[in-house]
Amino acid sequence: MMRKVKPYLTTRKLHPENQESPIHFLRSLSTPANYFYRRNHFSYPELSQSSLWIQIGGLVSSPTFLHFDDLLAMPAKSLVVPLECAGNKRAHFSPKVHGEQWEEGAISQGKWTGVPLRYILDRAGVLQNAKEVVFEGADFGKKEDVDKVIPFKRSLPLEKAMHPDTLIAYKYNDQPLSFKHGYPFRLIVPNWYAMASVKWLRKIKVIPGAFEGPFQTNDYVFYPRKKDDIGKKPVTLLNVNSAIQQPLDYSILDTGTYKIKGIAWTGEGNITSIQLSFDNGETWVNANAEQNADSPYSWVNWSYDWKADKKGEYTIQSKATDSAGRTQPLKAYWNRKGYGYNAVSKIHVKIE
Ligand SMILES: Nc1nc2c(c(=O)[nH]1)N[C@H]1C(S)=C(S)[C@@H](COP(=O)(O)O)O[C@H]1N2
Ligand SMILES: [Mo]
Repeated sequence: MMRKVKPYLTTRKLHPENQESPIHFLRSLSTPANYFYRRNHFSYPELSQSSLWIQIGGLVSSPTFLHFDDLLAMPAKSLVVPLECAGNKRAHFSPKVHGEQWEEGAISQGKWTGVPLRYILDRAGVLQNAKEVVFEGADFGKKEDVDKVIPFKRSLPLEKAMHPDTLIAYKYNDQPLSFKHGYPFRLIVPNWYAMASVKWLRKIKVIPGAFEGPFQTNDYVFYPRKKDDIGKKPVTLLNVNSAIQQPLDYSILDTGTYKIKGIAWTGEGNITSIQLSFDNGETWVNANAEQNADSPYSWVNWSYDWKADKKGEYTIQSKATDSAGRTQPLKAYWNRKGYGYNAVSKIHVKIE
């Protein structure tokens, strides 16, 4: 008798909840909500009637409160957008860095539906000297490195906030947004690492300068040096990247033909090629990419039929390139907090 088996999340931490998506076992263009990775800085917020309101204030001509029902009545848009944690693949850095030791699963994607933030900002009337827009979530807690109780709060430059695809989302895969992923509303910022996509959104404030909260100026900053902050720069756009889903790392296989499968994604332009190497990078072949023209932000599923007719140990590498001319490097750009790992992906298999 066939018994149904299902994948599970991989736990990195329970309090607060940080779990990886079973990325190697999901092949669809939209991750089912229960398999979406979970990344939280604090414990989950308490919801109440007031959670259904968003406050819009700061440099706007008509400061206001919007209710969930107001949002539902506004023009909506749906987009397939991946969210990738800036710390995805951190476990692969060498030398190792502190923080959640994410492997490949701090990424998921699906269809988000919501109101373009621009629509709401235009209605509120952004004033002349506006520079950034600050987003505050309902969750809060003590942030150890600043020794203060603070909410999760980050900003976007006005230009990105006004991009027509930056959404206040209230649906995921045609269902109401689940509590763990930000119910009733979260921001969705295509092309940026997911720390920008603030969950449990409750306040939006337009400001005249650079927001300097610790999730902006302390965390989510690339620090290229171990001991000082020289050369730091903020984490924004996704790097070009890929993951090999199947076969699994260190698997033992019989001789035969195998479909090597994976995904590739980028935060600039689109994926133009995925190349694989079976001989430690001496030669590369093109994988078949399944582009989907109507979802410009989506990751690309790719595959390649590999004839493994000779016994031995192999390293399989995947390397994605995007239309901005960026390619996964052989060695990741090391940085003290371990963000943006995107070295060429590697697995090892043994053919017996
Ligand atoms: N309010 C709030 N929003 C947040 C966070 C958070 O801790 N609190 N984490 C951010 C980070 S670092 C990531 S990677 C994504 C994770 O979203 P998910 O838990 O829905 O996968 O949410 C972002 N938005
Ligand atoms: Mo993250």
